[in-house]
Amino acid sequence: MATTNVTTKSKQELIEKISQPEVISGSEILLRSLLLEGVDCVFGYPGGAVLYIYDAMHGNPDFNHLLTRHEQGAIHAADGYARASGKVGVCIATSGPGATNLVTGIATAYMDSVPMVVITGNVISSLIGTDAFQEADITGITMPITKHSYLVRDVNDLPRIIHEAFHIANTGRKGPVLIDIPKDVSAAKTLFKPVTEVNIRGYNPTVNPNKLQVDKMNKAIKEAKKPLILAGGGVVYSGAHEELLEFALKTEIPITTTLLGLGGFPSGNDLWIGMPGMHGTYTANMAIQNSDLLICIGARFDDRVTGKLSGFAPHAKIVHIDIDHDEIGKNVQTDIPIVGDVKTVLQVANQTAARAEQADEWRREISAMKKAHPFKYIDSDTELKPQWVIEMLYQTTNGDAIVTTDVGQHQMWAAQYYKFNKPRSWVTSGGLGTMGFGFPSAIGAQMANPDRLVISINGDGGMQMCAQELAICAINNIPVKVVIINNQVLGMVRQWQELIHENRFSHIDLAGSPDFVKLSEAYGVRGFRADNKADARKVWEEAMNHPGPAVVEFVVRRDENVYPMVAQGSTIDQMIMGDAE
Ligand SMILES: Cc1ncc(C[n+]2csc(CCOP(=O)(O)OP(=O)(O)O)c2C)c(N)n1
Ligand SMILES: [Mg+2]
Repeated sequence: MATTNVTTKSKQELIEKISQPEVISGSEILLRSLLLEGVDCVFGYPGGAVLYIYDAMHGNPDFNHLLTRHEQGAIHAADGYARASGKVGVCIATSGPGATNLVTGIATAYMDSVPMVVITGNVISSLIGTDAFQEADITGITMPITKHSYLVRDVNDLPRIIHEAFHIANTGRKGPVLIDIPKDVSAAKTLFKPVTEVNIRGYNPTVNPNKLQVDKMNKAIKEAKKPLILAGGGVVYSGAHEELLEFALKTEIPITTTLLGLGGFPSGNDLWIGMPGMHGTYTANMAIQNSDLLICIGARFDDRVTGKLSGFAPHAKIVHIDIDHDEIGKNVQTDIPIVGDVKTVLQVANQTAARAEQADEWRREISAMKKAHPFKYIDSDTELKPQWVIEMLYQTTNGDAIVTTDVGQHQMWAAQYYKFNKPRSWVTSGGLGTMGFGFPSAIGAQMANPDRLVISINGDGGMQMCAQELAICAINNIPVKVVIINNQVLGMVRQWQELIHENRFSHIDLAGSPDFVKLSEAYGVRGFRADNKADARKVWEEAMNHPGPAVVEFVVRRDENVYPMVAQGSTIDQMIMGDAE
């Protein structure tokens, strides 16, 4: 695999070498600064405005750049790298179309609070604003979907800007930061001295909570008869999984984790009741609707979680812990707001948190519900069922893989039937719901975790949105196992058309899809296919034993639906349960 195999000692030597003051170009400054930020892998695509930057990479053995086949592949790979590692993901693209090809990926990262530094070239400074060849106002275009952005005017600002960008991306509520570098700035030379301090006026995220608010929460827990924890992606991003487990064990409060929170709490623990929301568990949704104290930790009350807002958690006092004060009260009125870093807040809370002593009946009720209403599907001996495939993937990997998904039914089945026990093992586009994300994000996740098994679960539709990145798996021997749940249809849209639009199926048929096995092999990647259980087990084992990348297509039943389902506009206790229930 294309990793830089450097020892700690040689890394140290490199850092010392590139930290020496020296007159170098903006491009060289960029590469050195990225290395000094600890970046070990960058995804990108060259072009006219970044020629100097790519020239600086030429013959540079210290800088690890992967050439994707589309800028969207690069940015989703950088995103997957960040989500699966906690480090800042970095990608590079040229001006104009290169930069605009990143837009979907920037929005994807922004919606899910993923730390990224996105570098674009731009036309030379004197041409900016003249509709020059391949000019696009990328800082303007991405203003609402970046945490911050820079248009670099002077090469002397570059070291500071890069250091600030990394700081902003990976502190507070994390998110993508754009650095747009005009071509003349990347060519200009100056004396480079590394910047190691940041001082950004007005940027000072609140990390430590107000202790009085934490005390209020702990008091409310003592009084609650039906307390519930709703934990989200913030738990994973702040590395608070251990603190969350301690908090849950101390208080013995049942816990539901959102789509992005999966892995933030061990699914094997008795207190865990699954994911809430549109395709969540019966137990999680009913528990929210009946709870008298809902402690929301690092989640943002997305509409896919809340359903009809006016009927959401009608009996609950709401505690909301979030690092972003703008989230408090945005969707749901909060009784006890706690602004701070989730990890720090829970550390403080754990000092005095005690067992919710009035909640025993509630615990029994929840436990009975959990037993009575697991996810269910009607299995078949003649057709391959997608839920069965995910269960098989889970069992054969002992739940130990990093799983990335695309968007659609397969994503929901993966969330329902693959069980996670570790954070940063689950990579999915929750907020934006970006088709095309699943496969390239797995490439990034694998680059960040060369020794772990990375499985990318895709639909037959979404796989065709970034399939070109099979090339970089083949050429760099990146051993991602790509699963395609082929139901021959835009399944999630089909499901809505069936259930909400009275079977008026409109433009969902994917007839004309390529032969995925042949497509893989055309790129030099091993391809497998199965349409029954015996073959499915056999080819999956073969794919797992194959040391390089592999694509496994599971041909499944076309008309399968994801259940439970809460139709848009309903409260979350109004679940369509499906025939299996
Ligand atoms: C870029 C993009 N375009 C459109 C959609 C709307 N959409 C959501 S799910 C879906 C169907 C996905 O089909 P497929 O990839 O085959 O997955 P399946 O639902 O069949 O598992 C569509 C079109 C989207 N989420 N993202
Ligand atoms: Mg499909």
